[in-house]
Formats: sequence, C-alpha cells, structure tokens
Amino acid sequence: MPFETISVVGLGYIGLPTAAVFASRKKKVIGVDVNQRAVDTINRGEIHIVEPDLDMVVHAAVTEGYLRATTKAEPADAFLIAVPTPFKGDHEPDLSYIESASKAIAPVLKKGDLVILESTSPVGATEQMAVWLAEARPDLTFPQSHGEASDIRVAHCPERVLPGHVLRELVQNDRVIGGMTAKCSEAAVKLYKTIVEGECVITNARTAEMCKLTENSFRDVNIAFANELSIICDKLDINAWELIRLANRHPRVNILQPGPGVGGHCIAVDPWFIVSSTPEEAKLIRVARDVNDGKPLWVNDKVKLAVAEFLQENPEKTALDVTIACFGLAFKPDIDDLRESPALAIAENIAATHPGCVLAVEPNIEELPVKLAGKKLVLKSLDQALAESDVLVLLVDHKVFKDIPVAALRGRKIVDTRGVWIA
Ligand code: SAJ
Repeated sequence: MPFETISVVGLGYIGLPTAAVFASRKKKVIGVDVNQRAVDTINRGEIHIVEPDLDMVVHAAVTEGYLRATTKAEPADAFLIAVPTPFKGDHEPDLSYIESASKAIAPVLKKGDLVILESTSPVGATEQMAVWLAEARPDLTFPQSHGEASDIRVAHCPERVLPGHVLRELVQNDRVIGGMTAKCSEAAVKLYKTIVEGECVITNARTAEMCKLTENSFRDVNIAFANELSIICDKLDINAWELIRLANRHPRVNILQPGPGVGGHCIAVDPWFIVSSTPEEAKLIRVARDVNDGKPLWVNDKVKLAVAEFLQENPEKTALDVTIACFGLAFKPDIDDLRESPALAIAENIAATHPGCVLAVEPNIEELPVKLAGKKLVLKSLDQALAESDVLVLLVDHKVFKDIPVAALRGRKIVDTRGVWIA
C-alpha cells in the first residue's frame, strides 16, 4: 500500500527536518507536537530550531500545502515517532514521551498502518511501544501477537543524523531498519525509500536499537580517550592537539578531539541505556561516561588557576577586578543548541563562583536561556568580550572564534579547551 499521508510525532531537531523532507517529496505530512508555539511557528512556514537550510525547506513545504502541524494526532498511513528519550533517576531510560506519543496516535490507527519508532531507545523499547499501542487498541492486531498477519506494522528505524548536517545526512546516510517482523521491515523500507538515497539495511528491532546505542557509545568512548589524554598531557606539559595530530599520522590510529566534555542529548545519554540494561558488563562504556562527565570540573579548576596566575602577575588587583569571558555556550560548533552543553555548565559554574564579572559570547543565540536569568552571566558581542576581559575561556570551536587574530588575544590568560588558540 502506498504511503500517501505520513504523520511525524515530535517536531524537534529530528522530527521537523524529517517531516519537511518527506513533504519536499510531495507527500502529505501531518506534524504533531504538544508544543502549541512550535506548531504555530511551523504553520507560519517558520522554524523554532536552528539547522542550516531547514527554514527554506519548511517554508516551501508549508506554503505548497504538503506540511501542516497540529497538536492532535490525525489519521495517516505511516506514523514516525521522534520524541525525546532522556534518562531519569540514576540514568534509567525515561520512555514516558514514547508512551504519550503511542497513546496519542493509538485512537487514529487503522488496519494497514505502519508505526515507526525513530527515537533513540533502549533495547526492548519498540516491543514496549507495540504493547502500549495494543493495549489502547484491542480491536486491532499487532506483530507481537499476530506476527506477519498483524493489522499494524511496527519497526525501529533510529535516526542517525548529525546536527548541523541534518538535511544532507537524512537523505544520504544508510538507514538501519529493524522491523518486528519481515513484513514490518519491508513496509518501513518502502517508506524510507521515498527520501533515503543511502542503503536501507534490514535487521530486527532489538538489533536496530542496540546499533544506534553502539554508534553513540563508540563515539563517547573515543572522545573519553581524547579527553583523558588531554588531562595527562596537561600534567606532562605536552600540547595534546599536537600530540594527537602526530599520533594520527599512524595508518591505524584515529584519535578524536578533546574538549570541555561531551554534550548534546545523544552521546552523553545513549551509553547509559546500555549501562542500565547490563550494568555488570558495560564497564568501559560506563568509565567513558565518567571521564567525559568529569571534564567540565577539570576545566573549572583550570579557570581558577588562570585567575590565580593573573592575580600573581597583577598584585594590585583582586579577584573582583578580574573579568572572565566564556567563548561559546552551545554543545558543539556552529549550532544554537545549548541542551546538555558542558560549555554552558562551565560558564554557569564560573558565574556562580567567580567574584568578578563573567561574560559569555554565543553568536548563535540572541538571549541567554531562561534558567540563567538572575545569574551573573552577561551575554556580550565578541568584540566587547575581547575588549573587556582578562581571562579568556574557549569552550566551543565556533568558526568566528577560530578567525580571531592572535594579536587580539595577546596579554590575556587563556584556557583553551578545544585547541583553537593554542594548537
Ligand atoms: N566531541 C568532542 N570531540 C570530538 C567529537 C565530538 O568533544 O572529537 C563532543 C562535541 O563537542 C559534543 C559531543 O561530543 O559536545 C557530541 O557531538 P557529536 O558531533 O559527536 O555528536 P552529536 O551529539 O551532535 O550527534 C551524534 C552523532 N552520532 C555519531 O556520530 C556516532 C549523530 O550521527 C547521531 O545521529 C546523534 O548523535 C544522535 O541523534 O544520536
């Protein structure tokens, strides 16, 4: 059966681009989100997130009538669930958004529909989603009870796109398709073939879930290696970035880049889904999380040290006279996303502990997030911060920071967590 109408539930960093790309292929797309403001913004042909070129694609999709957003689920032939899967408590996966999304779409499901879970999920979440759907719709049959004969097809097809390159990666990346049965996979491949130029590779739902977690854990472990090296190098008075460049000349070595810690809602979260399902076995994955989570505290200590050095060189001043500028708050370069950002955590910590002025430069936002209201951090332009501060803390390798001439940095204390100014 062709998929004429596609519903995307969750219109965030993954759902909105996915909805827009399907709409750009002239599919009728209904986007569903609980956030009325996001829905209104999208229906005006605008976007509420920053992602290169997404504004144009959404604007075209809405004005041509292929994409429409709503807060209430409507019937469709395929449903793509792209809601957050954070963790709660002691790093236990929180599936409540998937549960709510399942309950929201259940009333409009009909025989022949396909439901795809795109959210990064712990192993077993797709089966759990199918259980929630079945509980809400006893009049329909599902793969867990009726196998290939089920009314509803269910699959897990994890999103794997890199923020900042979403529109390209959505189309070009290979797609892992984990159906609950072979027919579920077949249906999902058919759907994704509308937009995906990469290969759609079929497996089962559990392997697809684990595949996504494995990809992000692989990256986390490798970043932890780089972060640990940078701490070791600092102690041994070696430039970690030069060291890594040299080591990477070996044909089988490819070390990632150290930074202020690992941010975002994926790499700092997903490894915990493996740890919480197999705590005894997932030793390395857990230690990597600890190393990366510990890095912001280490950076904060380096900033304190830089202030102490400045005061030693300027004995007429006190800490109150020292202005610190934090360059970058986003969780990675050239995006506006501050979620789970180590840079933001470091800046907050400096603002809370340093008696003098603390400035922040973040060219990708216009105002500081609400949770920083009332805190001492002040958002400044790049030039203002360069002119006013004594200690410069480079937290994000935004392109504009790389372009700062060396002369503009002279005479300041520098804490460079990304190897941009000291590499
Ligand atoms: N980071 C470093 N050093 C590096 C690379 C990254 O410190 O060498 C830091 C970044 O600064 C950032 C964090 O890691 O704080 C994560 O950034 P990222 O660019 O590695 O990844 P994300 O979170 O933007 O996207 C990842 C991607 N996964 C992989 O590359 C394996 C993406 O493909 C996934 O779709 C996405 O997670 C997701 O949604 O799960």
